[in-house]
Amino acid sequence: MNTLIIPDMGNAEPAEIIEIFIAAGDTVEQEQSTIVLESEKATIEVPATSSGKIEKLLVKVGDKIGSGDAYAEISATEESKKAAEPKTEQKAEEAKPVKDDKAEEDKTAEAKTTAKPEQPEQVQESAAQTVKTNTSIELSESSEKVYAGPAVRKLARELGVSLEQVPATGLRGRIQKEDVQDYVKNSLQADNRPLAGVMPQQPEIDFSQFGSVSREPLNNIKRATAKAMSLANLLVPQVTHFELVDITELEDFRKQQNQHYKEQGIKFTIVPFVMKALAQCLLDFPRFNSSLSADGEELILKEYVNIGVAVDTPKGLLVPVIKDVNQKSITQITQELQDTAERTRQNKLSLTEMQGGCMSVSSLGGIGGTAFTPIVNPPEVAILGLSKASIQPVWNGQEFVPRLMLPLSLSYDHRVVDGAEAARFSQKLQSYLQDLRHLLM
Ligand code: CAO
Repeated sequence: MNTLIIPDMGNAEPAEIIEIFIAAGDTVEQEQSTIVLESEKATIEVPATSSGKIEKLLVKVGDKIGSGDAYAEISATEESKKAAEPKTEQKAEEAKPVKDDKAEEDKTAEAKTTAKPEQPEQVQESAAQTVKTNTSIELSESSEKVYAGPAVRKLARELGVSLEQVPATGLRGRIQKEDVQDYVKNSLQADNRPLAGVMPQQPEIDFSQFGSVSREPLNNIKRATAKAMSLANLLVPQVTHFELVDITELEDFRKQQNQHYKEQGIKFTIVPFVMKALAQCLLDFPRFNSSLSADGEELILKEYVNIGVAVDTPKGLLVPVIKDVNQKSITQITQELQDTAERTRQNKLSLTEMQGGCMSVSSLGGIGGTAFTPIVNPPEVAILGLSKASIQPVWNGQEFVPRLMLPLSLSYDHRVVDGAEAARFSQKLQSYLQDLRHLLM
């Protein structure tokens, strides 16, 4: 049994494993990417130094590992034994770290095709060379270099795609094969989708020149949110409409109901009332319950009413979807929201429970604030933000009276919804919340 080991990385300190492409039972080819290491300076994709079947993984994501450390046990297969038989005499020359430079890569490719395959015992000696010739290394000082493996670079070259233009979806901004394919697909449809596939890159800045800093890796949820929000801001021309709603009576009713349902353990908050009223508004204003088709040529109008609710969790923001809100009572919505929010925070949500939303609600009312501008999450065309309700003096025609006012922030996709329509939507929502009896009409 042989082991795959980390080749000599020079003086580099142990680096963190951020991605593992192989698992026990997999058959790997020599030079196939196996794991990705990330140190402060560079991200290194480590290729298999020999072919064979992975018997056991010796590491996991998050482990730190350095030059010479074994990370998998590998056994030879019939194919790998045949492939390991010497074919040419010439050994590959020592190569420099790969940059996103065609000439340099061509040279590397040439070296690979003439290289004599190593026997497993020799793997350790030749591994440094293999890493240098076949990995992509991105130093943090550079914004021009891209992070992609050799197969992806080859595909990009074949398709004539400049990798700098390709938005990455892999871990830590790594460009994957699918990204290149998507980029080409999007570019072909570029007439109708001018922004597709074009995500400007933020320049890399060395903040340590201004003072000491530390680094905190973003978890998957935060990275996905960051990407989705950036895309949403790029794609959707958004406007936010603000409204103050008098919920004094709703609040009295809510408190009464809380007394009434206390023994059943049901506790009403403002959010389920808003969701119920919002569901009715989505039926009243079908354009708010639509999505723009990908080519921007038509609206897809939905006949179901599913509402996403942003839930603040220790790992980041998640948006579970409550289905068919229009068909549910406020009590049912309350129970479902409590249960879903709880499971969201415990990371127990299934993917399907986060899909199929028509419009979202983001409530910061339990925390504070007078207004904010929530970001529409395409393909949805609107999102409703709730801020903290507070007692305010309201003129009733004769005098100022204290009323409980709830601030609403309705952000909408201006490609689909006009300002006047948003104002009408907001007014309607206001009328439902100010007097719940309107919901019965
Ligand atoms: N005004 C005043 N008080 C409010 C309020 C509002 N708009 N909304 C909620 N409250 C009160 C509730 O009534 C409750 O008070 P009591 O315990 O005294 O009854 C308290 O605030 C806490 O409510 P809650 O947050 O537990 O429950 P909720 O139903 O209002 O909200 C949920 C549920 C899941 C939306 C919420 O817990 C949450 O995660 N909010 C954060 C969403 C978020 O991060 N959005 C930002 C997205 S953009 O980055």
